[in-house]
Amino acid sequence: MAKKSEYGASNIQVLEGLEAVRKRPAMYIGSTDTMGLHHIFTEILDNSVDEAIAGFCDNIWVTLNKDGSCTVQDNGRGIPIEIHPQTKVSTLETVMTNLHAGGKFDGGAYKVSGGLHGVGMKCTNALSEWVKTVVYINGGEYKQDYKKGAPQAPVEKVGNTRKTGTKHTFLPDSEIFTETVWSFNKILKKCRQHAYLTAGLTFTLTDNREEATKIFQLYFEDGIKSYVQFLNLDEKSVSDTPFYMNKSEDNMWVEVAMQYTDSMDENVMCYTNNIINPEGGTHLAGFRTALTSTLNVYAQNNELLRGVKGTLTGDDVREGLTAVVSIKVTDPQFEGQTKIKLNNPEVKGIVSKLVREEFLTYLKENPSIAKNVIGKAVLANKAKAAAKAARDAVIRKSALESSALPGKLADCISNDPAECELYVVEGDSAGGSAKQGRDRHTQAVLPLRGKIINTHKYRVDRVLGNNEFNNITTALGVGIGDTLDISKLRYHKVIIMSDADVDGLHITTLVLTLLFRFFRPLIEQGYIYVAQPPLFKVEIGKKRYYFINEREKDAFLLKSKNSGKKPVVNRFKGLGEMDPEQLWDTTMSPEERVLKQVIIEDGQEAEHTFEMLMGNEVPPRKRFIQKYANKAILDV
Ligand code: 28F
Repeated sequence: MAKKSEYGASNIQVLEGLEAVRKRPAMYIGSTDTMGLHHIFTEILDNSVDEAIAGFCDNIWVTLNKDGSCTVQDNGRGIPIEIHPQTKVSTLETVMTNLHAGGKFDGGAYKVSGGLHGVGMKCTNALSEWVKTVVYINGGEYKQDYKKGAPQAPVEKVGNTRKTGTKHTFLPDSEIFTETVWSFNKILKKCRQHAYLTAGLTFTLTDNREEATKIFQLYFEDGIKSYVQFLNLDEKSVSDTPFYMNKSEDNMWVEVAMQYTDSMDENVMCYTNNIINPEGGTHLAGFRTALTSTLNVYAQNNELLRGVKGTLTGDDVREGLTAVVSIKVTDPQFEGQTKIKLNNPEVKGIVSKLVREEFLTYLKENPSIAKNVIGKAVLANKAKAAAKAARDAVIRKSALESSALPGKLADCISNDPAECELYVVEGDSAGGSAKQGRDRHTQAVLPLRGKIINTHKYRVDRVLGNNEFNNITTALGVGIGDTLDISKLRYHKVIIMSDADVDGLHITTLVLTLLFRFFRPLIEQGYIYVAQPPLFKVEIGKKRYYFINEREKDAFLLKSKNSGKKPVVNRFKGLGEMDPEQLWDTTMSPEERVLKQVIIEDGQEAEHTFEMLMGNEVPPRKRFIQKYANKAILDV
């Protein structure tokens, strides 16, 4: 706690507020790892973006400094610095230190804004070792410094200027954060998202931490229209430009961009005042209602629904849809602190009305695109009916076989899923060794014969017909898709074990695609692993050593150079070369083996990667392989 004598300590309530943030930072910023670190950055950034949304700023500069601090500057109006008559403290100091200072919702100049307001800046201030703020306003340059949130002196005029705007430089407090190194990529991604969402706003990112300075500029004149094109980069779109609308009503802005592709996934991103709402909300509900009803009205009026029982459903019309729904409202009501879902009831009706009007006009003006989009939806409707029939058949069939487990599955003895493991092994020879080498009490083995179907590319009915797919599905025991019930999972470790060569990696990717598409919760809850069989065996005399990659093998050889005996090194071509006890010793024994747990850090990114690697479009895959080929070889 600052001593009474120091400036600013006069307002004990202020310091207690900042102290509260430093005591329980996770309550304000979610965590104190790299996510929390970048949260204090986005809180500052959001305030500059709010100034842009309000129409007073068109440039934001982000600089990463050698000393580990970050500078964010905008050319907005500048935070007011006049002294408040009651508090005898400048507005700047109030918004920087007083947790309870009003946000910008007093309906004044600040009508629409997205951040936590006020609270955001205060958290960043309280959780930074120091903050240096400069405000350019009324022809003057004013500064104020803070340490762990406490102002060090009153606001001071340090020069004259014709500029206007606000600049904060802050150093995250290493007493608070477990991670204090900025991720340029995370910052770039956040700025890119804002740049797409705020057409005409320019971001300049500079990284001064290395010898060679990195500078990026982001600017999208077409805003979310460009965003949809960016999201569809690796897909085949049914129209060359997205549908775009930007309308306002009752103090609310509704901006929508959307474009269909030939993929089967739906990717609709929703934002309120530039803040992403991962769980959608009333704006998404309004958008979906308008989309389904407009397409059905147009389809009925143009007799495009032949063969469809009833009307097209929401799922039918959203297959292959990429869309960004960005609304701006003055008083957003969210569910939860992290703004995951928008709750304002009035939003649904307004969004639905505006989208219906604009989208119907678009369909009438683009009959060929309309026909194409509705054709896709009709196909989806029919395929869903076929898939349902096929799924019922599979479930009926397996029910008839009294949910018989696949013949090739060598099950384990234990019935306690928590200790049971399922090894999904490539090829019968490795499968045989695994069956012999395993611990029968807890380890089951399911050999895969040949390549399984690429489930990313085909519709559900085609996938359901694939034998390997059904074997894995039955062995897991949790059902698939929307009937998935994790509580029925028979193994709490599902370990994919394949050769470390290109074929093996392809099998691993196919199995991961299947799990990502139909059993995603298994990945999200950490049940999925990839075995790391050894690549090298080194024999020195009678002793055998195994290594999973070149680096470890070389390090060992270096260390054991003066052992006197000549080491014999050989590289495993595949699992089949190992006899059962070698396979047990190196890859299956819980004491010795190395397993990689599969996690999804960023769902969007994963979706994109599977699409690029497993989707129909070849060029994106080619670009990826050319870019990473040599890395892949080195790594293996
Ligand atoms: C680098 C981070 O924080 N920029 C900001 C403004 C502008 C105004 C403002 C901010 C508190 C209660 C008003 C100026 N003139 N960049 C930033 N730019 N905050 S934060 O006002 C906050 C006051 O109401 C501003 C007229 N109105 C608002």
